[in-house]
Amino acid sequence: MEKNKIKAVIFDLDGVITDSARYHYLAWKKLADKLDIPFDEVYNEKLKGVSRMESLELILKNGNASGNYTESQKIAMAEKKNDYYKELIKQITPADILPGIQEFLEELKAEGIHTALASVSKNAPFILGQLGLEQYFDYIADAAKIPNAKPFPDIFLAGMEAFGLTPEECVGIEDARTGIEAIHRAGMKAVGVGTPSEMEEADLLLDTSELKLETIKEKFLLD
Ligand code: B16
Ligand code: MG
Repeated sequence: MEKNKIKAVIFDLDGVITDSARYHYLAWKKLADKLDIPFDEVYNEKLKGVSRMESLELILKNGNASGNYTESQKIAMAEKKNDYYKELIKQITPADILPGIQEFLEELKAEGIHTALASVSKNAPFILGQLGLEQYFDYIADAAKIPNAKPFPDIFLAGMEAFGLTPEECVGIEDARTGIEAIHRAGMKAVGVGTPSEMEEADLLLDTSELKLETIKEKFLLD
């Protein structure tokens, strides 16, 4: 049987390229403390890969406070969180790139394999800039224009369509359960680099430092 060629790798950002989840946590924690709503790092795990407004809803629900605010108050609260977050991510530098990621991006570039960023974060382009990695991405999905957030496949499909490819020619990399589901719904193979207990559905579980083209090709029988 002839093997499919791997032609694109589609990356999530938070938790895959850099650990910005820590800053999301600190920003939500500051908001939750101001509102006197309980919130901790364990619950924060549930927010990985989840959009800003959905994250707020989950935090309010967890604190039994969902019914206490109007829609416009919630929008203002989410904006406040984002202001805190934007202040925090100014600290990000190339030293915050997760192990092995830059080397893997260089390998993909050298092999002529397309790369796309499929992050639901509206701050993703800013973070890529802070990391100095913009030149490694051929396509950055605009989170604001993607109709359905993860676990819907839309953002991974946007990456694939940008290169005119089929799902069999693409591989997605994620650290969140919702993200792995989104990759699968897009019809692609999923590499998981997140907390192992959250990665049961991943087709291949690796540490970011183990991301190598050969490993992926062998596991997924790609050329
Ligand atoms: P923002 P990813 C996601 O990024 C984060 O994992 C999630 O915690 C966050 O709420 C979401 O982006 C939205 O981010 O508020 O910056 O637009 O994992 O898809 O790269
Ligand atoms: Mg993520």
